[in-house]
Amino acid sequence: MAEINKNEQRNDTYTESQIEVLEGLEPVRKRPGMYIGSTSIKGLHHLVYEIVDNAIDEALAGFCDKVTVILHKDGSCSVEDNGRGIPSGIHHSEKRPTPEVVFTVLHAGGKFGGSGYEISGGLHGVGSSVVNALSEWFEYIDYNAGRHYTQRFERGNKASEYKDLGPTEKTGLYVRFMPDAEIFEETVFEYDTLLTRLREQSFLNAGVRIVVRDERGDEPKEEDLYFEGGIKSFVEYLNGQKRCNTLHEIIYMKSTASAEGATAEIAFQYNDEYNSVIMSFANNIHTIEGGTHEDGFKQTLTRVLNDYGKAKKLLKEDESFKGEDVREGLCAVISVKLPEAQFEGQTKAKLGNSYIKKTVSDLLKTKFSEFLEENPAVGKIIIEKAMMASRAREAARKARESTRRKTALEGMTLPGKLADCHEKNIELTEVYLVEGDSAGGSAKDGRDSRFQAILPLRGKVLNVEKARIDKVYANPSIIPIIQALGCGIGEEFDINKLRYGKIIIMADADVDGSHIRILLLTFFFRHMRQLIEDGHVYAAQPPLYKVTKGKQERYAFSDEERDAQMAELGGNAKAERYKGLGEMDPEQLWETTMNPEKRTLVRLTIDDAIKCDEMFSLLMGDKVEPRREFIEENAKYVENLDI
Ligand code: TSJ
Repeated sequence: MAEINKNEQRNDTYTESQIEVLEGLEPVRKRPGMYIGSTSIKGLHHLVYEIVDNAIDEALAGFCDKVTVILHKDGSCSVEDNGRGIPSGIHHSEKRPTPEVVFTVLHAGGKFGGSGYEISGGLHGVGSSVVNALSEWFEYIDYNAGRHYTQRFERGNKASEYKDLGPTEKTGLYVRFMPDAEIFEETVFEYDTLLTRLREQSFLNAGVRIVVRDERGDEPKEEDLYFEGGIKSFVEYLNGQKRCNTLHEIIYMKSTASAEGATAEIAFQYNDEYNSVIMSFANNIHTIEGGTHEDGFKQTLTRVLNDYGKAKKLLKEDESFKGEDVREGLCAVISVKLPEAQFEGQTKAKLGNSYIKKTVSDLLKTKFSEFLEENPAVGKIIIEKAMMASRAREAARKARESTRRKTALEGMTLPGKLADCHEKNIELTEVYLVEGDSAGGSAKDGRDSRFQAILPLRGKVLNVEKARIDKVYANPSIIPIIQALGCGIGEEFDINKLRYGKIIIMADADVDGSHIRILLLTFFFRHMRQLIEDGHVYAAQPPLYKVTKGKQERYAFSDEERDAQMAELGGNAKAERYKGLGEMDPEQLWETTMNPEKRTLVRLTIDDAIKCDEMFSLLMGDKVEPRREFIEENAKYVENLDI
């Protein structure tokens, strides 16, 4: 109400300066989501990307070769490049200094401070004025043509006049901003998230050096990102991260500009693993949902290898590879640059321009066929790898058929350990996937058996990444889950057969618990994706502490909550940390974690799943130890997944 009144008042009593604000950055602060997607941590990071993109444009234009990103102790972020700086003269139409225009006028992008590529449909290249609008404060120093200038803004409004600081030899632009806590749900930048994305940018823009420094902790962290090899280096990095064996040299190709003015670049290499990592980009934007460029690549890869296999008699006439066969163990990066990229899909991360499919297909068909002719030894290795995959797929199909026959004979078989519920309407039912037998026991005793089913998980759930699909079907910890859910897996998945509306992962709030959550989420993502898409998958939130004083008992879900409750109960209150779900008795488990009236459930999203999936694809090695270390290092983040 207050907001509406204020606006009405403003309409009655306009002043010059208010008009300016209204036409300026006010819309950005009113609807930040329209400009940066969301006000979550994702939107927060978007601010940094927006600024960095501008510096990278300067590098692509050939005027700068270094971009420095610093996360400062006070919570602000600065980005500096060594380009030309922004021209310091008076803007011809605005009659104000150009830098001031760049940072205060919406959509001033394009020429200065905006992205070089026109991008429609996405949230990309919204302009640095958006960052200014969403910052508690924002400052720049413009080193241009022999002099340097500075200015400060607060929440998008001018807080100081444009000031000439005198002569300098230096050129470039320095920008520093403090994200506004009035706007963002979260204002603490995640170094690792920024680092991953900036590393990606340095691969995609070969020859640009990006230095990232985190000065917030006791020990500053710094990374110098510089890769001459571009996306070839990217593939080398991705396969290097996996600590796997590569099967041949990286294959790289690049097209000349198409009639539409588009170019495509592809780098790929097979390794001795079973999964595939295909990362695609359009105008340096990660197209997580794929699109026409990725489709073109996948289709043509299958076609070229089938043609080659047949021509060289490595493949029988009646045999052929499916796409998944030729993608086993594949690591590929596809990067296309095109005017007027169209982004579609749920997260606007899917390339839509249909002609690009042919651009990529033609490139791959020509260059990869040529490569295979010139490198028959590599051709043989790749064909053999795909052959193995194809046989495994066939074996899996047989295994599935025999499971189906069994179920047909024995009727609906449910796993022995499942404690089912009475209700059949899946709008009401839920199944808890519970880590460990003792917690499983408590959950069985504590539940409301009318609508809650319990499935205790046996031991460690298989690391799906390391296993071929045939192993997944046969795995003793996965089979009961498939059976209990009833909706099948992979191609046979049928959401209409799902037996529970909510699938709730209940694991300890420790590293092993995180591991199980990641494994299960990755499994669902890979084999029953629609469960996540339709919002059926949840994580339970067991308490971390029990606070007691005499007969009073309270539960705390965070350190802060524990401290608050200790203070509330006063003197000699105790807090005990729960080491695991198994320590809670059935009543406690019901009260804290399972009672729909009191519990907190966190719905796991495709975004969460993609993160898990990427962690697996990119970072899990064969060895257990590094994997454990990785999860331990990232435990904080992994716990965040559940919050
Ligand atoms: F995002 C931003 F605007 F804040 C920003 C822009 C942040 C950073 C770190 C760098 C930049 C930026 C912009 N670096 N370099 C430029 N260059 C230009 O905008 C520029 C300079 C000169 C000319 C010219 O034609 O003389 C043209 C352009 C686009």
